[in-house]
Amino acid sequence: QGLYHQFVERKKSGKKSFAVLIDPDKVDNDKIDQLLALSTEAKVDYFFVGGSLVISSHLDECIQQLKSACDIPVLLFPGSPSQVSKYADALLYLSLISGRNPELLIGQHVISAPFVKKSGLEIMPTGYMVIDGGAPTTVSYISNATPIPADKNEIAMCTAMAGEMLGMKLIYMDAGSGAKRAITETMIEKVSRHIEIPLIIGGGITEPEKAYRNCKAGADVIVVGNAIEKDPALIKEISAAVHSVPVNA
Ligand code: 1GP
Repeated sequence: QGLYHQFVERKKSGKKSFAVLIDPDKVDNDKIDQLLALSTEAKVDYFFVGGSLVISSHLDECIQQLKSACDIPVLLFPGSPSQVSKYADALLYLSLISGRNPELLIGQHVISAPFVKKSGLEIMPTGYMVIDGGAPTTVSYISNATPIPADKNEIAMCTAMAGEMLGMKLIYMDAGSGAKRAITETMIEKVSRHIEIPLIIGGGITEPEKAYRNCKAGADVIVVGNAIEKDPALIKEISAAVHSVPVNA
């Protein structure tokens, strides 16, 4: 039984998950050790590893270091097709369905398909939706695609529905790393009510209370990167908040 099965089971039972995002370019070995210790203690559910500008040589090492020291599953969250490592447990196979850049919808997938298949990784087809986070983020710039405006809940809803009907197994809504404004609960609620597949939410989340409210609004997985890099103690607080959401929420 793969990791995706676990995502679905957790959603069915109403259990919320917390994922710590690690950008291999921003962490050295000591920092990884620190994040590892804090994440294990806080019962973090997943590590997401990747970033828009990752230089892949350090990617393997970073994942090996994580895998050697704990049982927390590592999912690749690639910013480019070169960010594939056989040491991870699964790959979020992202298609940027909020944008109209054919390269990120299908082009890069075609080029990297044999390589991805050969990796032996569990592949999770993910409808990736970038939502305007109040200021240009790296992802909005690099993707060369317009994010969904933060208040266009219907567009987000229809995009997620289309993604699900096209066969995506996950929807990941992202305001972009370090976003000024995180995705609103109204949008999360609207989207989550119209899809059956698990919903991942990230970008600009800096407080446990916001993580909690996002889960109540229908998020299944909360991803935090930036805020944790600045204050690793937040791992414990956000994990506790996410895991304290009543299972029938
Ligand atoms: C970015 O969703 C992730 O792609 C996490 O964002 O770094 O702002 O937490 P932050």
